Amino acid sequence: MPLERLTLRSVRARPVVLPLERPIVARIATITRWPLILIDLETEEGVTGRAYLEPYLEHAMRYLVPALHDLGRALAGRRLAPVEIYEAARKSLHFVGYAGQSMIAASGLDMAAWDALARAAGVPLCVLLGGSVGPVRSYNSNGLWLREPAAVADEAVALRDEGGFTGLKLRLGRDDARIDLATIEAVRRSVGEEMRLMIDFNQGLDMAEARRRCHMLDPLGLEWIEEPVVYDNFRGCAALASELKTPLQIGENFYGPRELHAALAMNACDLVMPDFMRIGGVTGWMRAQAIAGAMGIPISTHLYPEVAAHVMRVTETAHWLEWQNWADPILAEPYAVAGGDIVIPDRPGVGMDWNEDAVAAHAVSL
Ligand code: SMN
Ligand code: MG
Repeated sequence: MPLERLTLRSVRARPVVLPLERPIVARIATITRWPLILIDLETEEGVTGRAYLEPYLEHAMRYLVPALHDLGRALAGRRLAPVEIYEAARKSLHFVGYAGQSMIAASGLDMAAWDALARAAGVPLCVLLGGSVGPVRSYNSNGLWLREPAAVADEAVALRDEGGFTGLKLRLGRDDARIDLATIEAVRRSVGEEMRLMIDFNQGLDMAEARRRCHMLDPLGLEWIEEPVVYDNFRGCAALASELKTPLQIGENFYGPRELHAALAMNACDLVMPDFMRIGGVTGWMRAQAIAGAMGIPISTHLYPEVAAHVMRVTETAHWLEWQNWADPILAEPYAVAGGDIVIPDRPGVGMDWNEDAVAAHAVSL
C-alpha cells in the first residue's frame, strides 16, 4: 500500500481493568488492578493501528479516554505520518500543559500511528525503523515487591524460570532498611551470583535516607539503583550518582526527550529508562535514544514490552528491556521470552491484536 496516502480516519479508546497476578506493593503505592486503555486507530484505507496505555490509576482513564477521542476527531483526515501526527497532537494540547495527561494521550496516539504505518508497509515496526527482527535482552520485573524476604527469594526463582531471565528487579524501601538488605541477600542465595539484580526505591526516600541506604547497598554489585528520590530532583540525583559506584538509574517519569536531556546535562544519572507513555511514544523514544546515544548513556525501557522490543532493535545504547507482561490477558498472541530475550513476532507492525472476548470480560465503564 502506498504509505504516503494513508489517512487517519478515527480513534477508538476502550478502558479495561485487569487483575494483577502479583499485586504491586511499592514504597509509594499498592495497586491490585491494572488499568489499560486500548487504542484502535482506523485509517481510511482499512488498516488499523493498535496500542495501549497503562495509566496506573483507574480514575485517570476518565480524562485520558476522552482526550484520545478528541485527538482522533481533531486529526481525522490527516495523512498518517506519525511524526507529524505527534507534533499536531502535542501542539493541540500545549496550552493546557506540555507534560502530564497531554503527553500521555499524545504518546498513545503516536504508538498506534507507528503501528498502523508498519502494518500498511507489511513489515514489523523494527524493520520499518531500519532494523531487523531479533532478540532483545530482558529482565523480569513482574514481581519482587515489598514482601517478606523468604517469599521474595522464592518468587525470584519462579520469575527467573518464566523465561530463562538473567536479570531481575527488586523493589526496596521497607521502613526497616535491614529487611531490604536481608531480602537482597535471600534473593542472591536463591538465584545465585550470576543473576543481575536491579533495585528500585520508587522515589520513596528523602536525600538523607537515600544517602544512608544507597551507600549501604553500594558494595553489593547491583546492576543499578533506581529512583531513590523524587524523580525530578536532578540535583540530588547528581549528588548521589557522583558518590556511588553502583550506576544510578532514573527516567520512567521523564516527560519528553527534553526532560531526559535536562537530566543528562546535569549528570543526574548514569543510566536512563524512559516510559513510552511519558517520553512521547515511538517518536519521543527515537529522539530520547539519540540523546542518550550521543552522551554514551545506556538506555533501558519501562513497561510496554511489545513496543519496547521493536525500538530497542534500533537503539544505539540499548541496555535492558523491562519485561512486565501485564497486558497479556487481552492480547490475542502475547509475546514470548526465551533464554532471557524477548522474541519479536514476525508480524506486521508491533504485532498486537486484541483478544476481543477477554476485552469484553474486562471492560469497565468510566
Ligand atoms: C513500577 C512499574 C509499574 C508500576 C509500579 C512501579 C516500577 C518499575 O517503577 O520501574 O517497574
Ligand atoms: Mg521504577
